[in-house]
Amino acid sequence: MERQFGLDFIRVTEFAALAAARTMGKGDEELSDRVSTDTIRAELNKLPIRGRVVIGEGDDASKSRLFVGEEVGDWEKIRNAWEVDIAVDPLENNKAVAFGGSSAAVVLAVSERGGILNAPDVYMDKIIVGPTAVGKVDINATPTANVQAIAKAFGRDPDDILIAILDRERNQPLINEVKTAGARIQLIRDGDLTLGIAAAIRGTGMHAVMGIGGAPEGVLAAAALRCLGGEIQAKFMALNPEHEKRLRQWGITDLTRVYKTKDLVSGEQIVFAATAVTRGDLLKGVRFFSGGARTESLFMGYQNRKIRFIDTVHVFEPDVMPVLVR
Ligand code: VTB
Repeated sequence: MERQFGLDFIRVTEFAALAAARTMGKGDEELSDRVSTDTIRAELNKLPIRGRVVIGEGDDASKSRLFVGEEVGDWEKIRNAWEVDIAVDPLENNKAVAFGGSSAAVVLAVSERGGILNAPDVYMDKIIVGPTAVGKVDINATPTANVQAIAKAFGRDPDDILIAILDRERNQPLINEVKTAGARIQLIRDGDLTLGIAAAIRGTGMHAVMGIGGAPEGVLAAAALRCLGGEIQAKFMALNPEHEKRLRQWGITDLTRVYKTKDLVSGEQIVFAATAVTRGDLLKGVRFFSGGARTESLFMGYQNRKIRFIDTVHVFEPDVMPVLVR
């Protein structure tokens, strides 16, 4: 499946990123989100798949598109359409698009049916590391122990490693302890998913992501980490009674359970695609020029062990040829 349709998915995230990038700086998060969501949906509906959204834009069919449970794809006309589960974050870090910040991306993961956990839109306590520190961290250990374990795995002192943490009140105790443990911290306003991916790629300067962030972002990170050989450990968290209700509806009652990478994404045929909308550590954002635009994406297949960085020049007006600079 990866070989047959894999590359089609990159069109989906590229087109959505191009559309969302046009809304940059307009100060309207909902607009940015909607433009991306509508584009993803339209592009997915052209593919020879019978896709079921398992992570999407909430679970209220009346309010949103790409809601959990929605079916997408062009399967009705096609025999033997590929049956897949889809996890999508139409615009990770939509605030960065609306207000001209960095690290916004369109993120999509696909697997065979049942390969991606259908998680409610609540929070998760997470720890994410790349291949260098796989098997060395434990979400139930103290942040100090984890900082020391990560530093040791890299053969460094704690102050030579960098950990990303969402800058939220709820993460303050963690921030204090990581600081005391001696690691450097990148406090992020948003976007623990893209930084989780960066933590699994050497050369980005990021070594781990820790703290409480969105559960859907945790599942999508797991899909990327399966492809990159990294690791996530996560525990569902309810921050208010509404979250408790959702978790109960999903049948999740044991909030002490640690979900590991494969518990979140168990599939064997995983395709992961992310296209940057605004500039980030890993990928350049969308750049427009007269008659075209250029995008950068990360595109991975678990089964065929391919990790591709795709730099695409989109020529909208064939007569205008772009000046190519690397
Ligand atoms: C989290 C995080 C995301 O938004 O969901 C965050 O995982 C929302 O957190 O990466 P708050 O509700 O505390 O604002 C992101 O940062 C961006 O979508």
